[in-house]
Amino acid sequence: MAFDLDMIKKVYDRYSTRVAAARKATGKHLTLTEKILYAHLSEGDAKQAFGRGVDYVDFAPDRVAMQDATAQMALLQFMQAGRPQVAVPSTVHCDHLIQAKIGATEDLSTAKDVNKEVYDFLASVSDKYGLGFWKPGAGIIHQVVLENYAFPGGMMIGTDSHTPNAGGLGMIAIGVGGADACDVMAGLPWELKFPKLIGVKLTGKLSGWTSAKDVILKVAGILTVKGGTGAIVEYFGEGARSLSATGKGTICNMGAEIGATTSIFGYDEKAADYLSGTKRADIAKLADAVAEHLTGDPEVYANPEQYFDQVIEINLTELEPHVNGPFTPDLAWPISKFATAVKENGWPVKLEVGLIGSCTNSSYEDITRSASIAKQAIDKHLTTKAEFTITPGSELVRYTVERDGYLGTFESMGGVVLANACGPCIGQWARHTDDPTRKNSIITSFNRNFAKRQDGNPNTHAFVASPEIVTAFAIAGDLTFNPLTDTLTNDKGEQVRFDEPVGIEMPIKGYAVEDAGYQAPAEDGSSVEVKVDPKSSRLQLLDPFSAWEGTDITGLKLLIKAKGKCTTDHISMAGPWLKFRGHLDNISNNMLIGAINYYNNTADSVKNELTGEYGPVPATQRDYKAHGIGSIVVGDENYGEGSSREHAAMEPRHLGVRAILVKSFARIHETNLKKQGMLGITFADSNDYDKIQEDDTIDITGLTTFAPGKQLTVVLHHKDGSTDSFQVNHTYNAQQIEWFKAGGALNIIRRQMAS
Ligand code: MIC
Ligand code: SF4
Repeated sequence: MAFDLDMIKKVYDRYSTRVAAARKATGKHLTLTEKILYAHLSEGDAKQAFGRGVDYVDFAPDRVAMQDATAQMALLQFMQAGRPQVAVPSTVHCDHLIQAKIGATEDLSTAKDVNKEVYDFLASVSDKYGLGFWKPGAGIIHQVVLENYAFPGGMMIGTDSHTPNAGGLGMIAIGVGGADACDVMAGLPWELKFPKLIGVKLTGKLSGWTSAKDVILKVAGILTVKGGTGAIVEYFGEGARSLSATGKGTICNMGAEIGATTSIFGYDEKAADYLSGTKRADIAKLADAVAEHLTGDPEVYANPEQYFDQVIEINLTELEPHVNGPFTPDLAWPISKFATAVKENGWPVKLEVGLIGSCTNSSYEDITRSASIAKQAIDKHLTTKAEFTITPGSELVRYTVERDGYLGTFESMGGVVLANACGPCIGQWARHTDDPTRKNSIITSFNRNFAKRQDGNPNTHAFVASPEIVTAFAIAGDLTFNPLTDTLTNDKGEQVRFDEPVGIEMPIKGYAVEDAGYQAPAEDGSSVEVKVDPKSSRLQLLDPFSAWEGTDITGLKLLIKAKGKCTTDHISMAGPWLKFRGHLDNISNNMLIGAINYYNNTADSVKNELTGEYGPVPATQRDYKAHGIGSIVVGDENYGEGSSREHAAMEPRHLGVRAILVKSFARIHETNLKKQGMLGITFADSNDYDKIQEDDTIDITGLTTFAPGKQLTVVLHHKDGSTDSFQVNHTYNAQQIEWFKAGGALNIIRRQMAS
């Protein structure tokens, strides 16, 4: 598992020359984000791309990380690329496929059994191609990366939208689809549209009940789920320096919820402490030597308005704890206003479950702060009213907090410790409920709370808060309780109040672990065999997608006009479907089943234009495919928000959808569509969304002269014989147009590797 010190040295060696060149070329002081980006421009681009006016830029990331649910597809693609070994250090983490049901030990052993085929596949591919493999039980990708691989001033990509977690240690870490990971592992440059920069100045200092989580809950409220699109968020100021590295990780992690490309903090004492605490003092030493490059220039932070596209200031001293939700992570409520909001909106007051942990919030500090509340419940004779679960982020943290007695405290207050895995956060939760039709409330310290995400139940109102607030709420079992001001009645009938939580940033006795769960790859993997059973329901080798036919695309049926929020959870649901992530045809049976049909306000019920009948989306599309008829999906704003899962792009591609036409896209999803050779276009005038009728036959023209920046035309043939036509925009650059023409980026890589 050894981190690659030589690699880090090489990265740091580039800094002084690149930063000096960028200063000279732009004549400006630099933000931290620019320094890291410039230091990672791929050689070809390094000469011309300094400055922010540039569009798509090629980068050379230092690392790749993949979690099991996305790694399967990423590695199936990589296997087609024809390389003997990965070109950059890469790891696979088994965290998403473990279902939470009874408790850590039983659930982990069930998962090893149920997912054996997939784990064996991932382990053998890792062994063969030189990837580090983190076994089931080792922990959640982002926590394991923070503990082992993140380093200040580095750049990595990961096949998960919460990859930005590593920004807590000053790394530019970006969530991507598997096809992007495949490129980087194949040694190709990685392309990103040069981001806008949002600066967040933190003043003051946290105290009492307020924690790092509240910073991002507040930012989400300010920027909304779309506000960070195309931007990197850089945090700075005395308040930033006062936050622990893991607290910073929480903020960067949840930056995914505002659509940000990533978020980042500069290298500081807290980062150095965390590196030393996790046995990487030698990295801290290297970082100290280039420290001036691992933070923004002082002039930038003194006059941020001159250097960032947008600046937000938050005073940590005045910041209140927040609770966000339900159904969207940007509905932000300061705790003092939350009880009224619950009552006014008629949200279920009774809290049924509190869940802490996940990749967002399971640091030693989080656990100790929550345990300080749990301990008070015991000492003050309070009986916990709601169910309460704890998902540790890694075996390192789990082992350490168990050693230090904190897991025992949670168990004494009625908590259940789940496996070190995603579990309930991604719907891998066999929740016990007496009546799923009842409106009910849960609260988590996770990051997402879209409808049905945690337990598949549309009646569940999920809220997000810090782990200590979640713990207090779970004890109270009541969403109108304010732990800062209200009292609870204890078992003796007395009124008691919580004291403020107290935590410890890092274990006084140091982190400890018996078996962290890492497996190194073979030195020479050429003789390792990777087996995929052709009859498997869980794994399927990929067939290349077919190339563009060279003409305009005409005669398309409208598969669905999706109304309102359509996240990747609506397009390709997780939970029970995670088991098919390595089998494109099987997982395609969940395509868009969560999206709401504009014409009947119902999920998974669309009109089949061939029969006139309403039926499930996947079956309808399979019927069009069987008849050789293409279709189009129409959507609203921020289509594809949320996850990095490229299945949301591959499923429509596989089933014969030809284009996705929406008001706007979320970044990762838009790229995923392009990578798979799909046409992703946006309304030039979003009112044209209203022109689309259920029975339309649709043409897309202009494709024979498809060029960057040039609009395409959509023609609607309505059932009554009339037509409408309007312009649509796209963001394809020359390279991406080639992907479209070839039928997907992988077809091009395969061609290049073969020649
Ligand atoms: C998520 O939090 O939604 C996931 C599950 O981690 C996804 C990845 C996936 O769908 O496999 C993500 O955030 O990218
Ligand atoms: Fe896992 Fe949830 Fe984190 Fe996604 S957000 S990586 S599902 S813990």
